[in-house]
Amino acid sequence: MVNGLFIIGPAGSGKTSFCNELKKTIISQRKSVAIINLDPASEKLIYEPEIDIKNLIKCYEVGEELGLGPNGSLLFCMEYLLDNLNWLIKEISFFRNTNFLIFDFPGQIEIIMNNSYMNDLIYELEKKLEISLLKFFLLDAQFISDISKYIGGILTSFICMIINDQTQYNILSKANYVKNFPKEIINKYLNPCMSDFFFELNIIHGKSYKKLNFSVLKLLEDFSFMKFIPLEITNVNYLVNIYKLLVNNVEDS
Ligand SMILES: Nc1nc2c(ncn2[C@@H]2O[C@H](COP(=O)(O)OP(=O)(O)O)[C@@H](O)[C@H]2O)c(=O)[nH]1
Ligand SMILES: [Mg+2]
Repeated sequence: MVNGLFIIGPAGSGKTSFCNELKKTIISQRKSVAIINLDPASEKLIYEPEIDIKNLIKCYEVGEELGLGPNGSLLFCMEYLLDNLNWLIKEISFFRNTNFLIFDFPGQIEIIMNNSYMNDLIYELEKKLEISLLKFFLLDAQFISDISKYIGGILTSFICMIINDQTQYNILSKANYVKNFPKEIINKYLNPCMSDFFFELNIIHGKSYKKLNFSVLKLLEDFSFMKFIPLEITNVNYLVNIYKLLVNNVEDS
């Protein structure tokens, strides 16, 4: 069975860089891998994708032809991909003996949160191919400089987690940002205990948001066991660590 890895997360969180480095790590472990670029707006990619959505449809052409802005064009492209899924299925069928397929997603998170594009894609791929899928959600470590942004990032990850049944690993990318932080501070963000953030959020937002802050943190605490794996793409140890997780997951399933 082929293992599909969906790399998701906000724009700029390091998805494309991660795909590129993860591919090198997988090859170094003597396994086969192919990258599928699903971002129709990507310009110069740092890797050569084995399958590229831009061979089916390009965002800037849609924008020009239909007079749509960047987000509208992207949503149109995703819909077009789902309507022409046979194209993708056929492309993937050439890689049916490949160990890992890495899907590099666009950063506009509304394709996952406001629409069912990712779920529809998972459903169709699993139905038509022998593929087992898991997700990696990337959050930029710089988000921790603003606690509201960090909690917002966790909420996004949480929604991506509960939106379907696929296992999701959460990654704190660009970990070089926190490398000189004291260990207990790093741990606070890698293994967050939501109630620890209540006091800080209330100081920032004032009394009027106390109830809202409490409810959001309680929801996250009650429903999810959130944990982040650190990643710095120039440090091979982090990548090997993630590869081991991947292999364990594949062996367990
Ligand atoms: N310092 C640092 N920069 C990174 C890391 N990963 C990605 N970047 C940089 O972050 C920027 C956005 O990365 P990209 O992979 O294009 O993000 P994407 O929009 O999520 O695909 C690029 O300038 C990358 O070089 C990392 O681990 N450490
Ligand atoms: Mg990208």
